[in-house]
Amino acid sequence: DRTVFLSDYQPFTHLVEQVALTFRLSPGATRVTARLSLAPNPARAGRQDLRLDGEGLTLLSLRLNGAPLALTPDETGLTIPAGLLPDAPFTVETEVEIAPEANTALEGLYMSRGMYCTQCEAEGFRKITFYPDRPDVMARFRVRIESDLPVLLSNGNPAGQGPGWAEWDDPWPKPAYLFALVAGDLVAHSAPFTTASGMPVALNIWVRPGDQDRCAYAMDSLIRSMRWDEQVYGREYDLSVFNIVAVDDFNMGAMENKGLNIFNSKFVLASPETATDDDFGRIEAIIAHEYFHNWTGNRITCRDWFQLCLKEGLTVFRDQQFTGDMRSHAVKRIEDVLLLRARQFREDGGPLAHPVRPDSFVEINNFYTATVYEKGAEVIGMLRRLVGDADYARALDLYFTRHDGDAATIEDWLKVFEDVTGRDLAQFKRWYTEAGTPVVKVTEDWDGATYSLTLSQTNPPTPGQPEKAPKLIPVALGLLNPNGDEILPTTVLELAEPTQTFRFKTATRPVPSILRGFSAPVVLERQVTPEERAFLLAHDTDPFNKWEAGRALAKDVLARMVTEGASPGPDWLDALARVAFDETLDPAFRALALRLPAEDDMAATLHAAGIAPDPARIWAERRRMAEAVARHLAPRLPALIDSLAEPGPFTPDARAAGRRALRLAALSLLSRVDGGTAAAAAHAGADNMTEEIGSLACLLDIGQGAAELARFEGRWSHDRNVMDKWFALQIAYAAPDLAARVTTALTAHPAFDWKNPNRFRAVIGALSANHGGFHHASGAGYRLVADWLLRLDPLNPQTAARMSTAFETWPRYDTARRALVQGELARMAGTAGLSRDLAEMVARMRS
Ligand code: B3K
Ligand code: ZN
Repeated sequence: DRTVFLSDYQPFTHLVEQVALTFRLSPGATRVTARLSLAPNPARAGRQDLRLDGEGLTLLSLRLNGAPLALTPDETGLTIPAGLLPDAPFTVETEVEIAPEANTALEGLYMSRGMYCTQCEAEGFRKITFYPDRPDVMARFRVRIESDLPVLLSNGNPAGQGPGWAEWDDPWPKPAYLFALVAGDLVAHSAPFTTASGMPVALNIWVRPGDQDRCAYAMDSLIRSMRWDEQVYGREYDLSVFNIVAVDDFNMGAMENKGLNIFNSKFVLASPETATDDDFGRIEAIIAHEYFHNWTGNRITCRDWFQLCLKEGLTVFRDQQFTGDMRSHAVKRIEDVLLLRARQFREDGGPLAHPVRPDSFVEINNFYTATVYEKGAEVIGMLRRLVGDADYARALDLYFTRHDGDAATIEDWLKVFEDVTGRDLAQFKRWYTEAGTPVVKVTEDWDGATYSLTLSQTNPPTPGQPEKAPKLIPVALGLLNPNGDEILPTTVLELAEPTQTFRFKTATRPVPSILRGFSAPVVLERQVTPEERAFLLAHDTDPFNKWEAGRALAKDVLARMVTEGASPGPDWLDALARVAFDETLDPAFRALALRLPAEDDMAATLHAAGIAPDPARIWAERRRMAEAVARHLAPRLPALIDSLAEPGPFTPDARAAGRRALRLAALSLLSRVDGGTAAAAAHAGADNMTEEIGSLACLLDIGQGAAELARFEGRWSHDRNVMDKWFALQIAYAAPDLAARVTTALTAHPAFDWKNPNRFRAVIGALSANHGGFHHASGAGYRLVADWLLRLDPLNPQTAARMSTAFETWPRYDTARRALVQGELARMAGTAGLSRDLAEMVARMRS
């Protein structure tokens, strides 16, 4: 193996002043010539070998300062010995041949249905040409593309074009991972933009002919993102053109290549008929995220891949702020915390736990994780809470001016906050270097005059980190009087010691609202009565904690149903009903409050309480819970559903989306008592995908909808993105006993194009996300997922490795299930020729 360590970092031996690339595109034999203008790096003493990364390249010629050199590359690159290199600036020219049509890994230069495109982050550029493929080598790129295809794109500004060729020049030095090239038969949806300082920018979204009428929302999101970054962070765009391209075959969501963002088509294309409200929301967020990378990622990049959270955590934080500003901060925060707990807490509590800034890796692609992204964003949110909004803004201004053009580190990042505030952030830095979710225990006391709140933190051991020092944890607190009045508005307590007591003078015993806004990514442990939770659900002025109180109640109820066979009591049902029908509350919030705890979340909670979760039982009890809610709310559901009908044409805004979300939540409940009559009618009358698929889900959930499924397929078989929903939905709603069988049947469907990552995720990913089905006692779910990962791995290791995280939760379950998972992991580990990507994941999950 080739483990890379943060502690081994050294600056590169040489500086790259300029790169000139020429591509002669051909599916089976693309020629790439690269002319690198190099100079010895003064930061590295003495004359050094020049090592260029390169993988899977056929070297046709190599020249040093114009003179041919006879050197043979090895498996991972090419070394030009120091003895051959001058002390002064010099040039290296290479010509290589590559075969984009044979590239199934979708990394480097590859083809997607006749169009050429690239994905270089993290280390894909070395599959295109010989180059120092590391983020701290920043160079100016000039690119010439030769091809008969009509649209030829690369980074930067256009620098000329003619029949069969185009040239691009990027004035901003960048690392190779931000290189991009696209060539294809594409059409643009275009719009003009003028920056705050008056620079015109041509905005283009490039798609396949026929898709150009589905780009309006992405374009609108882009324009709003550009304006927002100017207004909120003072960041302007810096080229004359900004191109976005939609591709059908893509390993992830999107990529922030300089001036040429490449997107998974499912995060660009949208119309009311084909995209759900969730799709619209994701498009808005991802367009913003990639755009925001222009400053946080591109203008200021990462010194090495260990610093990945420097750009990803910050950019996620920025896109979360943006979505909050565009939609609703309360709803966005709840959604983000749901995601954080479902993905990051799960990761942090299992064998794949790693710090926000890892200190070693085998395959860097395995570290584009919820921890680096989502916990990375939480860390920035905590920093902002600790220093306050004004100092956060000053620190960011300093960051942008001090580090523009740099490849920076987490130390650089924290230093700007230290310089602006005068604070020592050494303890805070542990959030970056230590894995695991801290647990904060709460005890309290009131003596008639003073309320004492004692907070104690424990930091659980994680792989490679048995012991941890206390962290600096911002705990946002509010206090309420028993009559519901707020007596202490939100105040940030700083928990820095293992145990600390905070005191407040008050003549009444207050009800505390702790960790408001989820002010730190921790697990809060406190003995709370159902009455107090119901009180906070009714009275908390902090919308996050209001929702959290309801969620905790629901989890308590479900836990007792699972462990004791209890039934939902009238208190909880009444409290839920009050929120569901409270017209003073945002419908989106009410929809979230009606969402029952996820099965995987319940399994994690039971495990934390020392109980091995039984997935089949969780599934059954959760359904029983939904039925109890449905019966309790039933009399008022039809009126609620009617009142939420949107008259006019579909609009994707947050208000309308929130109303649809509540309407569908109500419809799903009603389906359990009306036999599906209302859902079938809603499905037949749906004029948008949110309602079409939402009502279909209601039917599948109660064992109906076969005819609707067939009609849906007939209507949408031409549309890949919509058909992904059709595949995923059937598996998501399959009962535990049937999930593997339904999945197997769908893998035999002629449209199951398993080499397409979206389709693979829609089917195999849907099975891993079906908690009861994946963890079925027979082991059929585990086996089927492992079979498909092994089949995908030789072609597309990145996606196979990413999806193997399905197995990361095995320590929660009973010995029989653990043995089944270990058997599958062992089978995968023992497979000859396993990719480095999947091998690393499997090894980490086995240990
Ligand atoms: N930076 C890319 C992710 C690259 C993943 C490489 N395996 C997208 C993003 O975070 O914006
Ligand atoms: Zn990103």
